[in-house]
Amino acid sequence: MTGRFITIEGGEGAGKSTAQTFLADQLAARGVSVLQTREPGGTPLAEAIRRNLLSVEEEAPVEMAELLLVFAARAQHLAKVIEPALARGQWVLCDRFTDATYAYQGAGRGLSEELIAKLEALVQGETRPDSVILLDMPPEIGLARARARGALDRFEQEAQPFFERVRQGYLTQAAQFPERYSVIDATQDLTDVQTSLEAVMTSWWSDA
Ligand code: T5A
Repeated sequence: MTGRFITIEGGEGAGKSTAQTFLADQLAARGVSVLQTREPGGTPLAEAIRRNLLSVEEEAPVEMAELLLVFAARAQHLAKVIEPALARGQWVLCDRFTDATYAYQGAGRGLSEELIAKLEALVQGETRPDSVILLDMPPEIGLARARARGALDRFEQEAQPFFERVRQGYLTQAAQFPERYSVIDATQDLTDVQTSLEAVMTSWWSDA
């Protein structure tokens, strides 16, 4: 038996972590064994790469180094955490995955989609998320939430046009892969976002 691989995507402060906790609780209540994780990160080495990527004090990586670091962390995360969990039959809920690379390093930084696709094939083989939940909102709303929380990380300090490109990058992918994407309006009240998440979950049971 193999588990199901679900990723949660969106801009800064869109509510991904909050949605992940809600989904994990709902799935656990249905008797599903769930593993929660995140990218970049999920293993000690990948978390060290994350600290470096988000730090405003360390040397900032050039765009190509940023892309390769994201995929280095992902290779470790897949081999050590995600693939073993799926093989055990667990459902994996991951806060961001490769769709974030297409959005941030691709649409945001301007690196080519072809290059990202090559690295995706190299690092992941056939592994792709079964379902991607995109929490969509205008970036200024999510950034205001991030600012309210305190100091901004290296990505959060980017200028507004970067986040607009990231958002459009996500929406383009959602349009390209409607079979695996569910787009939720993340400007809704939390209870309405949760109602939308429940509807997505219902579609997973009817797919099974
Ligand atoms: N990155 C990542 C890349 O560049 N390439 C890659 O390939 C990958 C994988 C990681 C950074 O790395 C980059 C992108 C990112 O910049 P991160 O910590 O994963 O950073 O991303 P953030 O978006 O910064 O994470 P946040 O924790 O800030 O945001 P979340 O998880 O989206 O939001 P959450 O759930 O913590 O909620 C934020 C606040 O809003 C409230 C919550 O209570 C919380 O206070 N909230 C709501 N308030 C009102 N209404 C709702 N519906 C709400 N939902 C949540």
